[in-house]
Amino acid sequence: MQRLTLSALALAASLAPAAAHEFKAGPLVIDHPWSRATPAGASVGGGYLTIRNTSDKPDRLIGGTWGDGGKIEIHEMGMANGVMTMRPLPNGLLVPASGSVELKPGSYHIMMMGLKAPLKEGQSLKGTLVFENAGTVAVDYAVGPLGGPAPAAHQHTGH
Ligand SMILES: [Cu+2]
Repeated sequence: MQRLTLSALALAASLAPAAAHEFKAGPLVIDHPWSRATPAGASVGGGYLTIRNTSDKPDRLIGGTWGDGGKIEIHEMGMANGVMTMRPLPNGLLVPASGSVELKPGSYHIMMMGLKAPLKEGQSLKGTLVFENAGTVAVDYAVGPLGGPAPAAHQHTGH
């Protein structure tokens, strides 16, 4: 498990006021984990980030936590009969060799399960990601404004 030093983070922050931040897990670079504020009563939150693989071996995002040990699921979203649906990926999400995968609204995303209080804009939410090969890495999600359809508003299938 590796994390950027505070000075590197401070430097990155000074170069990029948009609060770009990244985390490393072996050959994987996790770019700008972010989330959205959630409306009162929402039981799930979304997590978004980009994973770059600098190795010629593929890896898989297979799990992790949010906050203080809360459960996450890795979901894929798509249209089925004109309805937006999402489902957990049973085998995790492939991170291609020498490539990248983006988790973003309307596509692959991390679902933070069992929210007990709303996520608030400006909050920094800690979590971990677990990769099949690269192991566990600690990340921080920057929580942005409530925007677009909240993940809780989408129909879940299969759970
Ligand atoms: Cu979801």
